[in-house]
Amino acid sequence: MGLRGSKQPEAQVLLLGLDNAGKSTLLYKLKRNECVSTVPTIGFNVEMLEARKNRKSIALTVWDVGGQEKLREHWRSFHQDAAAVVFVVDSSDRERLEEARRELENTLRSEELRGSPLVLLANKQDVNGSLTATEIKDAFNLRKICSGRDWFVQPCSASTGFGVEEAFRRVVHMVKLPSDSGAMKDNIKETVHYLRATRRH
Ligand SMILES: Nc1nc2c(ncn2[C@@H]2O[C@H](COP(=O)(O)OP(=O)(O)OP(=O)(O)O)[C@@H](O)[C@H]2O)c(=O)[nH]1
Ligand SMILES: [Mg+2]
Repeated sequence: MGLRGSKQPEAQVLLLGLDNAGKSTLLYKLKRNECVSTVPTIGFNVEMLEARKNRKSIALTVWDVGGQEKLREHWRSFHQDAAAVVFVVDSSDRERLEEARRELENTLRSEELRGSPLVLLANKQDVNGSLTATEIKDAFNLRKICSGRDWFVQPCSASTGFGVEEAFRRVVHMVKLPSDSGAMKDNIKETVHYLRATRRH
């Protein structure tokens, strides 16, 4: 059952990234088209966003989870139903780039996120001297760590709104709905692989 009792297809999107990356700023920019002043998230924020995919109206539930180090152990509780992961990076924070890379790599190792598409947001592009999306893609070795899943890197600024619409459109395009025939086919393929593999033993 969809939003407000309709049969609108729904999907869960998981917004992750280090503290101060700009996740909550992005969420409220998307929801209200406003640049709200945020405080560090302790726990999570959740918002429902509507979009159109394949000429149908869909609802995305976006989970924005606090990124402080002591909160990251809770990220995995959100993995289970995620139909897409959006990982936000502060492109102006060169010193924490490696920490961000490590957390992304850990996240992508999760069995529950196997095959989930990833949109990496190179946020804070409005800050002078920020790393470009390409520099982050290369530093993260994304091609390698994302093998077996769809991925995309989008430069943006959650504060000014630059690239935010494009990022959202990309998520909508990549997210797998339970009703997608593609997703169904993938599920069927995976089940067949699994059955074949288990029969051999
Ligand atoms: N210059 C600039 N500042 C930004 C941008 N996005 C977010 N910020 C600022 O970065 C700080 C942290 O933003 P948040 O959205 O609270 O970060 P968060 O990722 O939700 O952090 P946690 O909740 O601690 O995980 C705030 O001061 C924002 O105003 C951006 O695109 N450009
Ligand atoms: Mg936050």
